[in-house]
Amino acid sequence: MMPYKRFILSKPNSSITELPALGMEKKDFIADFKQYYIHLLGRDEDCRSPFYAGEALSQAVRDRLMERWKATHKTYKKAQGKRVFYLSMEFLMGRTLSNAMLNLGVTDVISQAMYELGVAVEELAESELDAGLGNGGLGRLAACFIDSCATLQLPVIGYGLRYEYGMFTQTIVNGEQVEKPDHWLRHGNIWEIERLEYTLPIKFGGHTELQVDEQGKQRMCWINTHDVLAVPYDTPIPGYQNNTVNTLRLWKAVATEEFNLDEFNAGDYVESVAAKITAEHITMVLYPNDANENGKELRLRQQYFLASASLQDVIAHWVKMHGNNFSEFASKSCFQLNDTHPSIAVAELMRLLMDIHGLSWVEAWAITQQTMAYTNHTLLPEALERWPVKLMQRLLPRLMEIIFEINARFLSEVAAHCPGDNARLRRMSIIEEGDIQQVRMAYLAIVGSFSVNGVARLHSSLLQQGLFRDFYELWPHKFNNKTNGVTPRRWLAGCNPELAALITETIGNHWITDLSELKKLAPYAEDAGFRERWRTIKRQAKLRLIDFKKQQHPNLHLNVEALFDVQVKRIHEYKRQTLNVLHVIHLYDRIKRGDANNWVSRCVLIGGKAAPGYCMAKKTIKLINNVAEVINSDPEVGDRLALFFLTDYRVSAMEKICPGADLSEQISTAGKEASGTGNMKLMMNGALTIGTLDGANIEIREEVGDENFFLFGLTESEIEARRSHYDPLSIIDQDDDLQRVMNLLESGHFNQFEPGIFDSLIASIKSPQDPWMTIADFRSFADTQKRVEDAYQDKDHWTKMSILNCANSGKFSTDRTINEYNNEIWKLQPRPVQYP
Ligand code: 26W
Repeated sequence: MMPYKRFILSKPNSSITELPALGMEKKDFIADFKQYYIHLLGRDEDCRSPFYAGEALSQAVRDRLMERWKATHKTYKKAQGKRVFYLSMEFLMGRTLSNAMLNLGVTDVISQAMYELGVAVEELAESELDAGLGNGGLGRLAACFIDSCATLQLPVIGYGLRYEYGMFTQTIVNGEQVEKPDHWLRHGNIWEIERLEYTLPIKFGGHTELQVDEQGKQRMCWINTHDVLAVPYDTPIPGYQNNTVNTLRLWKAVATEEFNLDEFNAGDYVESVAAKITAEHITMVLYPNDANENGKELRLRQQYFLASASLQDVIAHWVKMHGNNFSEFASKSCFQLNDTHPSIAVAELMRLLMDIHGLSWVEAWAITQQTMAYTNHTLLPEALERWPVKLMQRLLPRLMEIIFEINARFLSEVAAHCPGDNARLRRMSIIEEGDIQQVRMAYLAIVGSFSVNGVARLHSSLLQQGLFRDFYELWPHKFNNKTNGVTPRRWLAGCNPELAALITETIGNHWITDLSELKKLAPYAEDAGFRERWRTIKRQAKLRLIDFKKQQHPNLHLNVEALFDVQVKRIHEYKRQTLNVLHVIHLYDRIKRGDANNWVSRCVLIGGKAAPGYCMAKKTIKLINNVAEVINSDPEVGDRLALFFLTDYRVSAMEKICPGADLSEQISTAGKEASGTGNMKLMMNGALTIGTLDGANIEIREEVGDENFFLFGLTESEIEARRSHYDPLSIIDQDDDLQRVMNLLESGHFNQFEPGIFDSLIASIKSPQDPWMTIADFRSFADTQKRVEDAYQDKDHWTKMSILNCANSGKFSTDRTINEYNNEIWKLQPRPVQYP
C-alpha cells in the first residue's frame, strides 16, 4: 500500500491510542532522557557533543507535547466549532526546545534533572539550529501569532511551506555580505511529524475543458496537468501552561511516483525521472526578498502550492465531517491571509467549491467572501505583488479564468456604484492593463475578503487614504486596524529570565499571560532599591551580549558602561541604517576634532541581512564594516565609541540582543515602516526608543509618554509635502556637522584602498529624488542623540525611564493583538483542554 494513501483501522481500537499520562517530575525526565540517549540514539559517556544530549532531551519534551496535542485535537473535534487557518509563506520559528519547556512549565525541573546528570541545559538549547523559514517581521509575526493563539486556547492552524533551505546564513568577507545556504534539516528535525497519509495532489499546467458529468451538469475540468504531491509535516505549538497544543502544518513538495511514464515513450525515461527534480524544487528554498516582488515563476508555484494544499486539506476534513454539505462552511471557517503571498487562495477556493464540489458561482463566491480575510504588511509600491496574466494562463489556466470572472463581476459592481467613472474602473481593476497585463494580487485579496487590515494605526489609515483608497470608498466596513505585537513568552520570560524573575517577584506572574499587568511595575520606578536591581540585571545582560559578540570578534573589547545603541532589522534604504552611520561618523568626527567634553561612551551595534539582489543594501553593510574598521582601530577614539556589525542576525540572536540593549533605533522614513516589531521586543526588555513618528513607534510613544521616548524627524505628511522641493545639497551646505561628515565620506576616509566604492550610496542620499530623505532628518537625529546622551548620564533617571518602558509595553503583546483579531474578525470560542 502506498504510505500516502489514507489508512483507516477497520475498527479503531482505543487500546492502541491510550497511554497513561507521562510524569512531569525530575525523576521522569532523568529516566526518559537516559533511555533516549542510550537506547534510541546509542550514545554513551564518550560522546561530548551537546547535540545528542539535546536530541534526547527534546525527545522527552516532545512526548509531553504529543499527549497534549492529541488531547487538543480531541477537544476541537468534539466541539465541532469554528476554526481559523492562518496561511503564511513564512513562519520564522527560531529554536523550539527552550520555548517548549517554558510553555510546558518544566524549565526548572529539567534544569535540575540535567544538572544531576552533569549537563548544562543552556548548552543543549544552544546546539539547536534556528528554523529560519522567514525573512523578517512578517514571518516572525506569524510565529508570535500562533504562540498566542495556543495560549488563548483558540482553534487556529498555521499553514505554510517546509523549505528545505531557510533564510541564508550571512557571513562577512572583507566587509561584504556573503550568503551561505541554510540547510537546517541536515541533522533531521525532531519537532516535526511527517503525515504521509494526508498527502494531496497539486495541479500545474494543462488546460481546461467543459465536460458534462453523470447528472448532466456542466463542469469545468482542468486536465493534462503536471501534478506534484504535497506532503504535510506537523509541528506542535504549545500554549502557555494550559495543555493546549495547536498545529503548524508545513507542506513539502514531492514528485508523483508514477513519473507519468505513459506520457513519455520509453526513450524519455531519464527525462521523466528528471522531471521529479523540478517538482521537488517547489519547496527547496525560501525567497530571501523582504520588500521587492521579483515575479519569478517558481515563487508563483510556491504560492499556489501552499494555497491549494491548505484549502484542499481543510475541505477534505470538512467533507469527512459533513459530506458534500457546505451550508455551514462559511460560519465555521476563516482563512487569514498573511499578506498577498497566499492570496491566490481566493481563486482556488472558488475552483474547489465549483469544479470539485459542484457549487454554483453565487454559492461559492458567498462562501469565499465570508471566509477570507487579508492582512497587508507594507505600503511600499515595489513590494506589491503582481503576476503576468500570460504566466498565470500557462501555469494555472483554470485559476486565471476564475480571476477574469471575479474581475468582470466586480467591475460591474463598481460601475453600478459610480456610473460613467471609467478612470475608476481602470484604477480598481484586478487586471492591470498595459504592455504586459498583470494580476494585482492585493486587489484580488481585497475583493475576495470580508476584512482588510493594516498592522499599526498609522499604517491602516494610510492604506485607507492612499494605496487602497478606492476600495475603502466602496467598502469602508471591510477596513480595520490590528496593531502588531510580540509574544511575551519568548521575548521576555524566555529570553530574559533574570528580568522576568524580578518582575514576577515584584508583581506576581500573571503578566506572562496578561501583559497589561506590567503597569504595576510603574510605581517601582521610584524605588531606589528596585532601580539598583534593574540596573544590575541590564548590566549582566550587556556582559552576556559582549560574550556573544566575542564569538564573532574574539579580540574585541567592549565597555559595559557604554550606551548600547542597537539597530537590528533587515537592511533596507527605508529603514535608514545609513542615517545611523552618518551619526556615528559625526561622533567620530567630534572626537577627532577634540569636541569630546563630558563624553558619553557609546557602542553602536547594527545587524541585519540584505536581500542578495539588493545592491544598495549590500553597500550599506560594506559601509558599516568599513566605518567600524576605521573607528575601532583608532587609538584616539579609545572606548568612547565603537561600531559593530552583528553578523547573521536571526531569531536566536535577538534573544541575546534585546535584554542587553539600552537604546533602540527605529529611524525609518515616516510613513514607510508598516509597524515594526523589533521596536516592541526592545521596549519590553527596558530599552528606550529613538524613533520617528512611524509604524508602531507612534503607539509606543503614546503608551510610554513623550518624556520617556526620543522623538525626532519629519512626520509622514511633512515628508510628502517636502518631496517636490527637497534639496539635500543646501541642507548639507547649511549644517557644519553634516558637511564634515559628508566630506569624510566623500574624501574616501573609509575606503582608502577601495576608491569609489561608496559613490552610488553617497549619490543616492544627496539626490533630490531620494525617496527616504535621509539628509532631511540628520540634524534632528543628531540633536536628539545628544539628548539621549544627556539622559544616559543621569543613571538613575535613565533606569526610571527603562522601567517605565517595560511597564508600559503591555499593549504590544500578541495576546492583545490576537484577542482583537478574534473579537473583530474570527469570532472563535476558546476551547480549554483538559489533561490528563
Ligand atoms: C514579494 C516579496 C515580499 C516579501 C515580504 C514582499 C514583502 C514582504 C513583507 C512586506 C516583509 C515584511 O516582513 N514586512 C514587515 O511586516 C511586519 C509585520 O507586520 C511589520 O512589522 C514591518 O513593518 C513590515 O516591514
